[in-house]
Amino acid sequence: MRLSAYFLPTLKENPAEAQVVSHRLMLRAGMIKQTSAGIYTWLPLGLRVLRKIENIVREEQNRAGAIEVLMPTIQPADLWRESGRYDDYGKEMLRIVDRHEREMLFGPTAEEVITDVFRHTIRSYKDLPINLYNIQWKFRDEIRPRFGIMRGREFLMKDAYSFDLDAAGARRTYNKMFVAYLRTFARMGLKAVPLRADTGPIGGDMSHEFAILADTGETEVHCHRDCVEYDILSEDVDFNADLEDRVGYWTSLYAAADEMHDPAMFEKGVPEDMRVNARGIEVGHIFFFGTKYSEAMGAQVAGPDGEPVSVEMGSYGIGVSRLVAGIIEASHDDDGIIWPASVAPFMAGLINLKSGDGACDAACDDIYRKLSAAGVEVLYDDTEGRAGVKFSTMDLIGLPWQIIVGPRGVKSGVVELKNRATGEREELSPESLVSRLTG
Ligand code: 5CA
Repeated sequence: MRLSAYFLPTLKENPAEAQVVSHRLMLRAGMIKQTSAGIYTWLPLGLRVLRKIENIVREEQNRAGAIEVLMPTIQPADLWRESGRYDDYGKEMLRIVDRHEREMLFGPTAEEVITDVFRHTIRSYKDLPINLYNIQWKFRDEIRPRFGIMRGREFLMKDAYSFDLDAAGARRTYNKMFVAYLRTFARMGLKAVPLRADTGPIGGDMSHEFAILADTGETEVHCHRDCVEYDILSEDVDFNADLEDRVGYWTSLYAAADEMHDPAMFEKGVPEDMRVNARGIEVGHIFFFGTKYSEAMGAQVAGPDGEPVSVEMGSYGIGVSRLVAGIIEASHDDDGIIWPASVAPFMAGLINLKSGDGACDAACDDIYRKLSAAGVEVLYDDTEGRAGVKFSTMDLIGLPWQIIVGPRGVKSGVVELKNRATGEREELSPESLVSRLTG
């Protein structure tokens, strides 16, 4: 993408309304624009990151055996009356009346909709287990939307819903999601700690919240240091196998959110130098709630003996849009964002220090064409701005690599490659640069 033809409305000054670094940097890097309190337009750079995150979430859900669907954003109130949650949900639910005076709502979550799909389509235990997910916008009329998209009113969530014949099966499914979550966050360069958590308005009796450590987080985290330091991606996980031992290892380590924290147990169970007391951002939450919705809404299958059985359910959420902010909280410096390669909006920024100069333009065009042809996403700053501005914009938007092309280098056959994360710079020929970034 040529910057001269792109839409990247960056800001020089820190916006006064932004209290946390991720919000500040997202506004300054031209990733989002507030449309109304807690409601945002995603600008091109932000959207690219959102889509990358969404895709990692999708790949890991698919790997763990979940199947993608797409549910509507607008739901009928009647389904929520059946589950008994219509009145309980209170003011956080945005209620809408259509032209026929039918009560509708903008979905804050989708247990009712998916249970309705299930009860009309699945009849036999032979069709179980099944786990359906979607990545869809949700609306919660939060009292205090804040920190930008971190706590928005409209936000993108991945929500999966599982149906099993019995509690043992549901536990196997829960374990798959548990491990899929650890992999998902690790692939984004995050260390997410699974905390024993309260179930809140979703209900149920088993629940874990996944939090990434950050001072600005709203969740209190008390955990064993091993939870933070464990490397899940070095393991080869077979999602068809029983994952009880693997999840058992994690759940044996002390890790609790505030409501579930037991200081005496923490001190007894975890040596002092291994205790982590920190703040965290909740990026995912999984729940096992048994037959709460299936009984209320008549989601039954014929069991092996022909008798009807209410299915055992769980739900599994990931804050896809919140993750964009979470990753920035975890990865930035004074100059701007430092994107992990897996979610970076572009892999490299190509800076032409003298646009309009024949030799510089030719060198840049060549690099740009070769990298693009090899599938490397490049943002090419071909504008006529000052070098200093170009450098600070590239640092701000945080692409993993910067390729700097200037008249002096071009004359002697070299360009500069800068690693955004480490700051390391190196001079090399355009050919070696291309093979480095494509290799
Ligand atoms: N139905 C269940 C799981 S599918 C559910 O709704 N769980 S939740 O309430 O915990 O939400 C799932 C995830 O969405 C949270 O872990 C959080 O990362 C994200 N989330 C929740 N509220 C907001 C919000 N206001 N803004 C941004 N992300 C949010």
